[in-house]
Amino acid sequence: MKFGTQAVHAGVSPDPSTGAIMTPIYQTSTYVQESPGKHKGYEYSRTQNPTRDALQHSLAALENGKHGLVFASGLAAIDAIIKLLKPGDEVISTNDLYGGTYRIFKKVFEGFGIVFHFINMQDTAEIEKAVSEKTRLIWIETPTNPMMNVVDIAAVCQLAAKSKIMVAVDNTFATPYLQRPLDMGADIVMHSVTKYLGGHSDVVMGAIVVNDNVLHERLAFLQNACGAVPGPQDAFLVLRGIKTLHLRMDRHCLNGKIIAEFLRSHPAVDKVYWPGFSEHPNHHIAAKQMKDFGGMISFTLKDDRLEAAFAVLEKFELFSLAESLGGVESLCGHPASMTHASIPKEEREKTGVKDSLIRLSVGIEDAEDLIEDLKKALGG
Ligand code: P1T
Repeated sequence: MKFGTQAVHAGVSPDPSTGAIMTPIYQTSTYVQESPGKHKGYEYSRTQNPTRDALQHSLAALENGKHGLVFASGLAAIDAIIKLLKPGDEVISTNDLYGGTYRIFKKVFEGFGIVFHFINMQDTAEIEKAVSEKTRLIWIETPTNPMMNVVDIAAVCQLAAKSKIMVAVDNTFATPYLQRPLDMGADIVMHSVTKYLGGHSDVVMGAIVVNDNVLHERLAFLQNACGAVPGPQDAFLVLRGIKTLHLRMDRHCLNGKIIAEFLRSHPAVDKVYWPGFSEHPNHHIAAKQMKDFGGMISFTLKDDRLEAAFAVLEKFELFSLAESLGGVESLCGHPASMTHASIPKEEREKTGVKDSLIRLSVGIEDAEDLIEDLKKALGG
């Protein structure tokens, strides 16, 4: 089945009791049992819920995986993955990644004895150097948030397989429409569903998709045992969002390209970070592993003072200044003071997250209107 058909149909079938075409919101915490242990497959909604089940099946199909699990947020999904590890285990991670991921690694799990190495994963030699006999997991985010670096998923998976190290990919920026990490050899794919999968900035949710049955069993155990599950109303909203994922992503990519090119030619702009440019250092990898280049763009100003970035951000009218990304509406953000403020300044600046860096989540509006807004904000 092709992607668009999967997006509309995968995981959902008419409700067996009424024939409802849309999966109902099973707003219930518990289910009646005929006799202890004799029930219809559902006992308690932390453990299973039919609306959540439909979403989990849909997400698994979209990632071409066997099992899907959803969580109360992207960070709750990351939390479950790191809980697969034990004190003393080591993780190698991209050094440019969402600030909240860095924060849970450093400020939560380091306290439990897990060791994290943050490296430049665009250079496979760096990964080889960081691997030890204690390495259990390689954490990839690609494209990275906010610098739009691209990591070669297949190359990292090949290297990891030699030492039987698990690979997890945060696929939030690309979505399964643009990139399917399990097909490239990854063991785990993770999402902040809050973003493109939900697509309408009305839900906070996370997801994990895997192929391996044992890994799924352990993660499902953690989902139930730790309890960070989303409610059925949110599962319904994401099921609805997913039905247009392919259409939305095509428009995000098209608008992204138009805006990246506009920014590149604007006199007030210094650098534009977008993997679709042939001069992007990892463009060839992006072209190999992604169907298109997405609608996330970061750029710096020639005037590299914090105040200059703030002045631009305050002038936007259509682009709303807000955390998050991946909704139908365009957003702008200031990583250094917003999404990546939890990363120490000197660490952040090593990867290029300067005070003048602005991040855009380009929505699905008419590109001409977005360009007009950019002209007003940047001048000229
Ligand atoms: O916000 P939450 O659903 O918990 O997801 C966390 C997360 C994980 N991975 C990536 C790549 C992310 O971008 C995020 C959340 N990011 C933002 C809120 C942001 O504005 O970048």
